[in-house]
Amino acid sequence: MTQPDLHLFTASTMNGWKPVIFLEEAGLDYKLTAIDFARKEQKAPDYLKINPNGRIPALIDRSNDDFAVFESGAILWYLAEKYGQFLAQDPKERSETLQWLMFQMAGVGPMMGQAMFFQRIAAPNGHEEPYSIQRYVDESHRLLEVLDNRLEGREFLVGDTYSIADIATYPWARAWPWAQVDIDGLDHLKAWLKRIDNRPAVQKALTIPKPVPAFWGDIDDTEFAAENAARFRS
Ligand SMILES: N[C@@H](CCC(=O)N[C@@H](CS)C(=O)NCC(=O)O)C(=O)O
Repeated sequence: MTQPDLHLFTASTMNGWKPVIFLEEAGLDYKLTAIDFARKEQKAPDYLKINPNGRIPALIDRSNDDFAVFESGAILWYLAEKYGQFLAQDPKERSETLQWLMFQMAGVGPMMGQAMFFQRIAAPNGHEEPYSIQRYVDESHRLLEVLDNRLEGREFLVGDTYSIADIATYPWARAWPWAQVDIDGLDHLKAWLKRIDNRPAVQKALTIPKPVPAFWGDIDDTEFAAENAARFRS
């Protein structure tokens, strides 16, 4: 049996869902390897050859000399270029799409990620840092307000069409309850979230891969390296 060209390594997280949403929306065939954080598979030496940052997601394109792509925004951009979808050809619209993609990658993701970390991981593990929580929750709220303003009178972040800017931003924006960011009054953002919630490909993507029961377990990397290596080479 022939293998699909695309091999995605991911997990059920905000960054991990982005390429899955793209692939499901575009109806592309792909092979998926679910990375188990509890087993620290993302730190296995063979995985680090694909993503030197030791995080998910990562993509290998078998039809392009096994070209590897890491960073979720770069993966979306690569797929959009390769398949001519979700990124406009018009230079201004294309630039705007990349601006909002960068805004997500540099702002919304990192700030909401830290808001979640300090509340959901640091605090329950004895590191209660109220100043940090306040800082990241406030900054996340400010960024969601920027999105809300942008979405006034618009269906999607750029132009009239759904793009990689929406695909990148949606999994983070919908995570406002986990980051404890209040979105009361951000009605344009809420309407946009609902529009994207209703897309069948998005609904399917959010179930892929199946969520793993534990995250960031305290497990020695080396124990699983050999087993992981076999999976990543196949
Ligand atoms: N900027 C990176 C961030 C990737 C990232 O932080 N991934 C998280 C999951 S959302 C991860 O792999 N965490 C596991 C770890 O840090 O070991 C991207 O967008 O791809």
